[in-house]
Amino acid sequence: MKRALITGVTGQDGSYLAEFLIGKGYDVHGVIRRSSVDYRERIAHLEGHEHFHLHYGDMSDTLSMVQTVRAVQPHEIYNLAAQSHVQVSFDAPEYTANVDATGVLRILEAVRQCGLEKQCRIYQASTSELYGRVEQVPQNENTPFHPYSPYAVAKLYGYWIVKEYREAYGMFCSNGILFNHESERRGETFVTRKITLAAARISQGHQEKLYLGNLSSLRDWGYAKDYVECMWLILQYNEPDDFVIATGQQHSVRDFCQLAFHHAGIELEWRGQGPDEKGVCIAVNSSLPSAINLIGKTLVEVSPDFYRPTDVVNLLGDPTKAQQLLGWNPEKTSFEKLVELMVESDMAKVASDHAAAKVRCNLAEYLEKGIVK
Ligand code: NAP
Ligand code: F7E
Repeated sequence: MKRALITGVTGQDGSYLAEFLIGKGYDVHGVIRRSSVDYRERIAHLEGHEHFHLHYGDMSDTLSMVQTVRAVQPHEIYNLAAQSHVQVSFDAPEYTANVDATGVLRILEAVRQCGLEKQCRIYQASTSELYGRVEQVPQNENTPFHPYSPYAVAKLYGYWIVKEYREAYGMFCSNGILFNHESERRGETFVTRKITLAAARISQGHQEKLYLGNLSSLRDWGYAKDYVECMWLILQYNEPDDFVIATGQQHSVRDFCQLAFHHAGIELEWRGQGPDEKGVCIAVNSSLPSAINLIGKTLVEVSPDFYRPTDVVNLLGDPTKAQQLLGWNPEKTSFEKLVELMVESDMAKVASDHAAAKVRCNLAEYLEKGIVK
């Protein structure tokens, strides 16, 4: 039985990858961090599975990395752990460098220290953010990098140290240069999930307005479930290499917003320019509760609080190499389907969170009135 070690197993990609690898018959080991609150929601359904194991560790702690690699003796490592939020990397640049840059070195060295460099294949979660202030559109494996945030600069080190260990020590380590990929499990402060949650809340009367930053930013958005399959394919290839993983389709933040609100039953019209641009409700679906009167209201506004000191605004990937060499299909889940899946999931989540909150409120009231004891 093959053993896989996943760093970042509690994250969006880590949780899907763990499911995928268990399905492929792997014994899956994940690294988790100690936290004072429960953050294992994305992997809760896997805990207790006979082929799913967790180890405490941290990417900033060499000892824990070496100990975990020694204990697991993995055939494959998927290094997904990172401080992955670009905006946060401006607030915590040194921490981001420690985890996203030096952390990669710690994993590579842990494999060497444990004498596993011939047995263990390593996948590194590289990113389209490396293209940053883009020098070519679309971007492929030969496009020059121009990182444009502390996150991207740290990830650039990760990318190069992986290539260095491949050449210096003959290790099987590969970079997946993944363009943005989203899902129902996406963190709530990334723009897509922020939008789908807000659309669901506004349509159910629990939020007034959504504030966003740069509406014109362009991204190549894919579905995370499709992308974790490609991580695995990269490690099954006959030699270590670097691959761009993308859909080859580009949309703006504004497009995403328009479509997400449409799936939540709200039609938006955009008025104004730049920081004064607004998304105004011009029609609603008949399924929306009649008490929620949205027509004519401004539901989306721009707030400079969400502008970045330097922003990456034109990402579009060319996945030809992955298609041809790995047989990966970039068209499996369309942009339209992705938005629909995310909104559908958030509509259900908002409704059930609200119902649960109502039960808690009722319970508090009943306890106070002595109706329940
Ligand atoms: P995510 O949801 O933010 O998950 C990040 C994971 O890293 C979490 O499990 C987190 O653990 C863990 N982590 C953070 N700091 C750590 C530390 N110091 N030690 C150990 N674990 C730590 O990210 P994602 O979207 O799944 O992305 C996975 C990887 O792909 C990341 O490396 C990201 O930079 C990269 N990437 C993502 C995309 C994308 O569009 N999603 C595109 C290209 C590349 P906690 O749960 O404890 O915070
Ligand atoms: O921003 C703009 C923002 O935070 C996308 C990470 O997974 O993908 C992700 O990084 C765009 C940017 O993702 C808001 O300025 C507008 O231009 O969803 P995001 P990201 O920065 O592309 C890459 C590939 C990674 O590697 C990263 O780990 O949307 N934007 N208004 C906004 N962004 C956010 N977060 N919030 C806003 O209100």
